[in-house]
Amino acid sequence: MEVAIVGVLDESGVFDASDLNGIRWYYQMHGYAVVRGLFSDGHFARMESECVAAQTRVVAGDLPERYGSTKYIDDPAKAEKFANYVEHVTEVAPSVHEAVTDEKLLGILKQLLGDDLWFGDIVQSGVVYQDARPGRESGYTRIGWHSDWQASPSMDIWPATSFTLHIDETSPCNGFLRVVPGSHLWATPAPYRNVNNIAVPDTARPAGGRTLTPPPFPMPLAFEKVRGEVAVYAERGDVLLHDCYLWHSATRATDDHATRRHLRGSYFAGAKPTPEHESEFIKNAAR
Ligand SMILES: O=C(O)CCC(=O)C(=O)O
Ligand SMILES: [Fe+2]
Repeated sequence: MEVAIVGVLDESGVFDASDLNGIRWYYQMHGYAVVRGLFSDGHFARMESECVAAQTRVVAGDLPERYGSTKYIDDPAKAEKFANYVEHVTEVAPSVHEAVTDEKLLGILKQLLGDDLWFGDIVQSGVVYQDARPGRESGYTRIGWHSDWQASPSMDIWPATSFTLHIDETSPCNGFLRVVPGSHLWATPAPYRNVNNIAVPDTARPAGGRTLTPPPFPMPLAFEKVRGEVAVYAERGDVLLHDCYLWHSATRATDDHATRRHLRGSYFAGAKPTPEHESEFIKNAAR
């Protein structure tokens, strides 16, 4: 008897963009899924050149401060010579705006978050172009264990799904994401103890997760090995979807000349913040 497996590729957790059921099943069970074939090579080439141009303009001081920040980087002095980030990049790169508002992407996200989702361009830094190269000029190369919810645990904007559009493929050579499959199901505490000793406000919810079940062990503060963790390797053009409660961290490249560049933003399904509501950001992960 012939068994047809529709749309499932040979790598675990990687799905063709048309395989809505596969994506939903895997994401709900594990907290993430990699979508392949959503955007053309031509579209990725346009995004790359528009983002590199924006990055050059940030370093040259050609763009308002809104687009370049030192919020996430380990040594703000390095931001004078190199830009690891371009924030709100949809405003200066039309091809990125097109991709993140694409109907097919939205169709997938609605399966995960419901129909009432909204684009997170008004919280945190909107869609961010991130260049995590390891060279000496770079102020961002890696990030320790965290869930994205932990950065804004007082806000009612959750749940959310983040998308990562991979401009460079990822590997041990240029760095990659580590995740703990299924950890989005745990009610992970707000980072009352964090490696940067940042105070967490009293208004923070005590824990955030897709269920009320506490984690089986505490989230490590930095880069420790976690039981059950896996590497997520992406190809150029892949779109990673990950849940706001998923435990994840990113490793540094082992090749000093490699680049790891991607675009990241989120869609939310909780309450929209009012314009006067300051966006909360707690730097809770080791860099
Ligand atoms: O470098 C990466 O790919 C991970 C970044 C990340 O998790 C974050 O900025 O929240
Ligand atoms: Fe993150």
